[in-house]
Amino acid sequence: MRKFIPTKPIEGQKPGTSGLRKKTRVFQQPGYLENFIQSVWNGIGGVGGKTLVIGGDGRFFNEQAIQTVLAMAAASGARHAIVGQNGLLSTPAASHLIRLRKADGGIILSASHNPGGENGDFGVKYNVANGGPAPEDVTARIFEATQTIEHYDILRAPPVDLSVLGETALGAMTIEIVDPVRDYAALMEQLFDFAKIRALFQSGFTMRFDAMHAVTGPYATAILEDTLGAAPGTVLNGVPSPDFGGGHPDPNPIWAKELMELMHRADAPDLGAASDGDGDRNMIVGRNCYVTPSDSLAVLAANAGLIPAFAVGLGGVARSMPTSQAVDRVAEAQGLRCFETPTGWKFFGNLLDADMASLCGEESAGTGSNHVREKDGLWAVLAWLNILAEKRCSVAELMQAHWAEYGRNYYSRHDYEAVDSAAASDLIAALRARLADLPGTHVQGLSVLKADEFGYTDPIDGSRSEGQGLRIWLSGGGRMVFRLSGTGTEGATLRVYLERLETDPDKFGDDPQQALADIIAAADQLAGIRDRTGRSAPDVRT
Ligand code: VG1
Ligand code: CO
Repeated sequence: MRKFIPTKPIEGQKPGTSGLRKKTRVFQQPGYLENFIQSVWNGIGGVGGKTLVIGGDGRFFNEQAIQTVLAMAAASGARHAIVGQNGLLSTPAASHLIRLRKADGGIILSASHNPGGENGDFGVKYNVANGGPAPEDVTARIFEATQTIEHYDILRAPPVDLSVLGETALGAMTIEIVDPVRDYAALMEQLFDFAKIRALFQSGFTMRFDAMHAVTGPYATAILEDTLGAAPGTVLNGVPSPDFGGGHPDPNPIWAKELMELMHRADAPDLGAASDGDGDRNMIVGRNCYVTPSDSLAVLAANAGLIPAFAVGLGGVARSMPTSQAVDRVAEAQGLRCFETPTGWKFFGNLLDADMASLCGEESAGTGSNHVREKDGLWAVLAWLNILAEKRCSVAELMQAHWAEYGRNYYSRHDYEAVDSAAASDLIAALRARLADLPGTHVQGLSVLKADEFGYTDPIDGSRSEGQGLRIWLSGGGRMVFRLSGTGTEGATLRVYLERLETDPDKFGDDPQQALADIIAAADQLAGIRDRTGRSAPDVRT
């Protein structure tokens, strides 16, 4: 039975860098999810007659939320829903399904790398027909709709059994429960040389992939162990759990500590990798050799010719602004177009659609290509495997050779989490006010060459995005960037991105925190981080 439920706008339902993210308990409030979903429908001109892909990363509240989304899609006249079995779909797999099945869009239930569970975070992303995250004009319309909503429609019906593959129905809407892995795995097989990777594993190459109790477990097990012949036990923490085993499913050296320790032991495997809650991030680590996401992007660009999907060459590359300029150096050497976009995968969508960029990356462990319209954790791992299968060298050797050719962009991001929101925005406002006066001044023995606030004009549709981060360039190849996170759920998170180019081969072996020490000190002095936040050190250094 279709129900028309009167409601009122709820404050703060503004999609951030990647969808709407809030504490799970906030989403569990009566009407909270319903208001937002109805606002998505209203913001996109309704779902009548449309086909939607629906899935999530399996975190606490996933299944219940999917039941609500289905009941609301059916009540608003959607024609067909394609749902991952048991409500699971990684973000890249959902992106692929939208494209493969020519769906009108999709709803992904995930707060990505944020912890899950009753006391953790929950989130909703809406993706459009190209498979990518809704661009800013769409999220702006959705936000507007949250501010004027007066009612939502929902079908009151028993829950759909999401565990049984095949067709079912809800009201007049057909529902198709699909294997979340199958189509995605088939796509990977088209992109990479699986025979070569299989031969690599047969030669004794060893690997550990940490799924961090999140959605990539079933994908990694099927692809790495069952298809490519990696030894059983290659996939760690491979069963998705509603609270990610109590962990923080963010694949970086801090949160993937167990894997990092393993990779620095004498008996470490040849390759370590990890992915996040919803499967779009990746970490690559060799024996005693952590690869920063920015370097990973540069290495993939430099070696793209070894990957079958890129045999025709790259249309260009793109990186988010705070990502290190390592990939720019490769692009320059190879005569490739290189784009710099604001943080968030949605800004790569038009470039990928227009084939102006075919390889994209973000410093936050996001790497991907034109095979889908999201970053893709397992794809990046397979890309590395494909390259190592061709090169037959260690990760450390590959990095040394890369730096010898292009130089090393030392890089680190310092995060100050759950900072008082007013203090964080004051810090940014104060620095913004001084930007014009900084060039020509000196700080920590370095001189400021240039300073600005990043804004972006999309080269395809001409849309403009302002206020995307403060950038300061220093003598000696240094750069620092300041911005506030758009994915946090507690106070503000200040992100400080630090980078310096080193071209002296004798200096490629330094610890990044040491190599960046003067830039780190300069950032604190320029922005007054300690004074304004009251913090003596960042919470996370990646
Ligand atoms: C962060 C990252 C950004 C990434 C976004 C979504 O955003 O910095 O690079 O695209 O998360 O990633 P912010 O605004 O907190 O800096 V995911 O894997 O959480 O969907
Ligand atoms: Co993610």
